[in-house]
Amino acid sequence: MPSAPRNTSPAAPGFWRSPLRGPWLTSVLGVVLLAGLTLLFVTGLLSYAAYNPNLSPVNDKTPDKGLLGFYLFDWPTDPHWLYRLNQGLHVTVGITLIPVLLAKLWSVIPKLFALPPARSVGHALERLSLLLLVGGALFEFVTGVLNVQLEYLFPGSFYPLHFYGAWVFFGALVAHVVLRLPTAVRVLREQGFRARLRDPAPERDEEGGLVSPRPAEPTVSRRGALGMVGAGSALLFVTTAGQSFDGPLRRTALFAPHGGADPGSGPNGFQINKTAAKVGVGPVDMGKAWRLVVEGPGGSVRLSRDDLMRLPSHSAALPIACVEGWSTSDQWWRGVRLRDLAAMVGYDEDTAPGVFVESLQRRGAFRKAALRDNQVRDPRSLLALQVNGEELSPDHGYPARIIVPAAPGVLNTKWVSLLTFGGLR
Ligand SMILES: Nc1nc2c(c(=O)[nH]1)N[C@H]1C(S)=C(S)[C@@H](COP(=O)(O)O)O[C@H]1N2
Ligand SMILES: [Mo]
Repeated sequence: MPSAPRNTSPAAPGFWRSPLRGPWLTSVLGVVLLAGLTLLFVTGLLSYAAYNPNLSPVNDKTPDKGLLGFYLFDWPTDPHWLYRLNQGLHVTVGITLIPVLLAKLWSVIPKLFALPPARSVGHALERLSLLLLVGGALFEFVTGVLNVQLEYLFPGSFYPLHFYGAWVFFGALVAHVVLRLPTAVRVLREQGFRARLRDPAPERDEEGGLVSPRPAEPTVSRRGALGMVGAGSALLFVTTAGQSFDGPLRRTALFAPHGGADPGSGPNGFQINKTAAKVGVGPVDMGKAWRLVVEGPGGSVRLSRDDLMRLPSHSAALPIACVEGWSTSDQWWRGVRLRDLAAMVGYDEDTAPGVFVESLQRRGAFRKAALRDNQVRDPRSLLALQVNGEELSPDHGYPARIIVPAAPGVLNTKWVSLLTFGGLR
């Protein structure tokens, strides 16, 4: 008989001594995660669809997505807060789930170390799926948090990393749920939630191998342990959720990005992602010599800012909502409708095609974006010149910026210099 690993090895069941570990705790945390992670996966896929990744080559950061893009659809422009809600949920719920995820990993740690690595082919497959599950979860949370905290640490590669990672992770999650959910449901039925919560005794050892064979004295009750996880999540929630609002609430968002600069107060006093200075857009670029070029099959038009100011102007109340999860409330934008600009180069406003937008910004990410036809045709989609009754500030994209209902912030290009209607694949 092979000798069992001694208690000093993490592979030995006796090494792990917390009396709290057991199927009940793992099941409670698992059920919470199942709901939360499913929401993250769905809002994540929706967020990706909102980028118009089918409008290659500009927006598409994952040209190899192939079958994984099967679900892509034309992101709507209604309701105008759709992306704000979707992305606020994705990031705020994601950050809130971190303590639950860590607690769940803690609860199953003896199994992660168990030896031999595989007792049978089935067991080997199960452990491989666990590797993808744990690795995938950590990978998605780490890349997500880094992207939010460090302003696109890997601008181009974040999308493929997070997108492909999500599919690997979710595949493993589905396998895990099929294998484990029946047990979790049974455990919770048999032991009850409240009854076990109040009971200080270790659980009965099941075939699962989670319960310590030599449990130590409890240092914290079950209620206390779950309370700590809940308090951790609550703390992260109240210090993140404010990112979806303006004013005093925003200042409670300690873990949300605060943008390139203090936006100050007044009409332009809302969150700034990248300041003009940061991306090298200077006063000369934004000065009198600036021209907007509009191109289409009907020819090419050059417009000064005064020309644009003389065109029929319209306003729309729309938020900026970033992939990082933060958003502003509705701001009053005023400017020229995109469909009116399309009409200047040969399109009927109801049949206007998508547009390729380029900024005068010469370096850095997000200088270019593609908008779909339904976005161009929406009467609220503007080339904005003013916001909240004042000229756009340099940091909000003077002389002109795009604003589109329900679109991710990254499609609202600032310091626009060229609009090419049609010709997008
Ligand atoms: N030219 C240009 N436009 C841009 C960006 C940029 O870096 N350069 N950032 C985009 C992103 S990611 C967001 S969220 C919004 C933020 O707009 P704001 O800074 O006016 O709040 O602008 C978008 N437009
Ligand atoms: Mo953004």
